[in-house]
Amino acid sequence: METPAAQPKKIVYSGIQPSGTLTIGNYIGALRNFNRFPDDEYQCLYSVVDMHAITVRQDAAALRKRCLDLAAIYIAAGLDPKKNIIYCQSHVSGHAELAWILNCFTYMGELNRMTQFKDKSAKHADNINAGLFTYPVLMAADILLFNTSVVPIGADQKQHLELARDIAQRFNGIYGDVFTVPEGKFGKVGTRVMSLQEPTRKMSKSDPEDTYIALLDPPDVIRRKIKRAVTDSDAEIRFDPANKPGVSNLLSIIAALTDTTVEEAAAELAGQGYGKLKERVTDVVISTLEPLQAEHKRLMADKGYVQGILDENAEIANHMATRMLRKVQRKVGFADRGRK
Ligand code: AQP
Repeated sequence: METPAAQPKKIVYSGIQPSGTLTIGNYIGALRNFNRFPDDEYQCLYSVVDMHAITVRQDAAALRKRCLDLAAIYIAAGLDPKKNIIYCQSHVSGHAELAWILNCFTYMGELNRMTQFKDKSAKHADNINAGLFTYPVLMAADILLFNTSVVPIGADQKQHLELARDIAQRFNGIYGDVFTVPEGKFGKVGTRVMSLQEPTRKMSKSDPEDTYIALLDPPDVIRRKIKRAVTDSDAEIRFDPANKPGVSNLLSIIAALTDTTVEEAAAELAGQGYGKLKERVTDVVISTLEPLQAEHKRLMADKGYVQGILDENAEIANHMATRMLRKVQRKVGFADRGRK
């Protein structure tokens, strides 16, 4: 009997910007979901998206250091570098090359509607650059470059993913089935972790220190930040984001990190004060981050090892990207390359 041909693995792609110290929001919304794909079915690529990071002005030395640091965080969070392709976006020139082509298949009106552009333009009014505007096209290129099927991301990136799907469908409509149309994969809870100080706004790594919990914050800092987190004045522990955004945010963090529901997290604390709620969040966050921090420290003591992983994986990613890029270039009619 003939053995059936092995199915090609589905591609999973995601990236995080080395634009600051990663927060518990990045962890809950994205990073912790990265290793939920069995490796017999999926090939996962996780990129340090340094090209996205420069849409906001960065200190060059700090950015370079954070790239290595983020790669170490990926590994410390449990991503096996032998099974997952962990690499730096800027090491694979196909990202930029495909982004240019996709720019020509994206409308200004679509980019004008992107809420992240509006938010970031307001935050960085002195530097509203074209890269910030076309950021979603580069993100579409990141994803489509590898024929990605699944993109694990937080809710704030939903709109960008929708655009990537629209661009893929538009391109396929003209040239045939070139791109896989990707699906987003969102966690059940904590897809949008909110700022500790302004719980109606998303927690962001480039906001002031006291608004977020950084993955590498020591326990005493975590304790202090959570103690100061904004709640409300009625002292009832209940999940109600519209009326109790601060308390609801803390309940979501507990639920996400303990794999329970917000209702279960609230029930466990029923009748207790906000002091107890904050103690519970603190314990859960510290016990989640302690092993990650220890592993990160161990990895950063051997930067050569982390750099080696980035170098090796850039080669693999380049190989995969070039295959796709050549196909797209041919479809749009770029000149043939002489074969030697
Ligand atoms: N607060 C959040 N809650 C849930 N998920 C979040 N993500 C970011 N913030 C939250 C998810 O983390 C992944 C990586 O995000 P990114 O670094 O590429 O960009 P971002 O969404 O703009 O994240 P930040 O922390 O807000 O960065 P800055 O401050 O540089 O803009 C994404 O999957 C995102 O959804």
